[in-house]
Amino acid sequence: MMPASMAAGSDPGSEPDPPKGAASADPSAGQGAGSVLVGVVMGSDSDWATMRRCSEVLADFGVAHECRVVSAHRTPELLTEYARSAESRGLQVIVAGAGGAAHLPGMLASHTIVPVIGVPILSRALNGIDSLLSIVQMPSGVPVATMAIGEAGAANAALLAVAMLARRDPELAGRLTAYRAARAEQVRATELGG
Ligand code: RP5
Repeated sequence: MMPASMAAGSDPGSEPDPPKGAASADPSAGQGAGSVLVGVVMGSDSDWATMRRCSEVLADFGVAHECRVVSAHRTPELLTEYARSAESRGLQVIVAGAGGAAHLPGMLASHTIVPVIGVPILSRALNGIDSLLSIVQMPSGVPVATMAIGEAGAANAALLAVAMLARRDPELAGRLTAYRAARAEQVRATELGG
């Protein structure tokens, strides 16, 4: 069992535990300097069902990451602290999942120059359209790279983070190239029944 505030990714086969809430999300807790490359944050533990896909993909690639609940409206001070300490803690990318009036990714981006990738959570009221528009429509000057709604977006956020990290990590680049090749081979090998 791995506490939510600890890094994941050193054991690609390990299954991360769900985030337990903002109280466990002390940005200074549990990390050696420079060990965690990707911060995976979400507005609520209800987002974990989606965001665990991001964590799983990062773990598959062996990328050291952390998973935490940081709410823009419930814990605004924690959000500020997390974003402002991201660069000095060595984070290279932040992936932020949020639903509804999803201001978490944009607010994180406003406090740091570490790239932020937003994942719109599939909301019940508006099927994630509210989340998507809240994240994607950042005014010029503070960008958030916005993924698809839901699990596809969570997986792609991890793959985009891997691609960004791979620019300076040839071994990771090789793994990403192999992943793409394997997916292509799957498609080529597909035989339709009937
Ligand atoms: C947002 O509100 C979260 O990102 C979540 O998607 C949504 C609902 O949160 P809960 O009411 O389930 O905690 O902050």
